[in-house]
Amino acid sequence: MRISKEDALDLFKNAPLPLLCQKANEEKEKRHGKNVFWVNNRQINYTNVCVLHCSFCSFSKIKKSDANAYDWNLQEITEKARDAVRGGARELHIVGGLHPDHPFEYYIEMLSSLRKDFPGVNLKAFTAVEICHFAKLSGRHVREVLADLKNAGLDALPGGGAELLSEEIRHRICGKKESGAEWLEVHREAHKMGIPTNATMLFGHIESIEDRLEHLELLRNLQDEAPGFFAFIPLVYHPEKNALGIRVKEKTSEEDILRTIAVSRLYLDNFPHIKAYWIQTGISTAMKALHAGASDLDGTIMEEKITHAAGAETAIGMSPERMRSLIREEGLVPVERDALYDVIQ
Ligand code: V47
Ligand code: SF4
Repeated sequence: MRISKEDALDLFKNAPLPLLCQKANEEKEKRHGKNVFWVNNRQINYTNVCVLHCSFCSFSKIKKSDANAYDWNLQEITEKARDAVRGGARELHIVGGLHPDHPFEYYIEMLSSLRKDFPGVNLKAFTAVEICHFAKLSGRHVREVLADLKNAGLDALPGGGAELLSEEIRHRICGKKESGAEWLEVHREAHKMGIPTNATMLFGHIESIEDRLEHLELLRNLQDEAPGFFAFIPLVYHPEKNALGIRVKEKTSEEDILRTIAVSRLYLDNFPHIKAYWIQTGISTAMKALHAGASDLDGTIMEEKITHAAGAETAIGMSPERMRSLIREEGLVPVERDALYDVIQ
């Protein structure tokens, strides 16, 4: 039987950590046995210029003239993709700031050109927040924007931009961003059109455990109504060089991360995977998460900018060999996948 929000809250707050992890691991093993999924991928953050300035973001630059602002052209993006494909990449994870100038056609061209040059790689591109930005730019409905992107080669949407879906916290940390309901609507539309997506949750700042559970409830309800989520990714808030960091001095604890992952596995019974995003948790905590409900490690990444701008101390990428050996050292089985969770033999 499915657990209620109240059960999940009680488990989060009161269950002894080893017992909670064990229960979540049993759920993980029912679905995936000893398998741990990972992808040879590359993140491409095509620009850091952004019209919003979310209080937790250290990556974006509001002014194009800022000395650290950048905006890669198609040739630079293609070079990064070529480099990744040479190294065996099966997924390009493409997200960026909300640039004020580029027309919607620019993003269509980006995808169609990558699709043409690299037919064997999945394009997991543009968060729901970018999709809403494109809809505003082009004066078109989200559904039409998604349809055009799909025609241009889009395979899946990443899960970013969800932050905290509970309106009160969302308003306090990123009041100018689309509402939680709008974020959910983009994913609903995508799922109905056969575009799979992921979902994230930015945690470890000013939110309560109740707020986290409300976030999970909204995701579970959407997955019941319009299935299409592959993975849930709890994102660990990093406090350096952003406004929210004035109030929240430190990254949250390992115990909080493991409890969040374990409760997510137990509560999100309709999500195939919970990801341990090693870039943010750190490798040692990610390995513990593999015994606490997580069944996916994201991937090799190759270049990470968003969390490193906010003080992450992990490497910016990992070789496929290291990924495999880390998983094996835990007594688990590495399974290489693509962005659509098809297994690479
Ligand atoms: O949307 C921004 C978050 C997200 C900070 O779908 C921060 O497979 C921590 O969504 N501390 C982008 N996090 C990353 C993302 C993602 C990552 C890996 C896999 C997938 C997937 C998606 O990063 C943003 C925002 O929520 N973020 N600033 C920060 N200071
Ligand atoms: Fe822009 Fe995304 Fe950073 Fe918000 S989190 S300021 S939308 S790049």
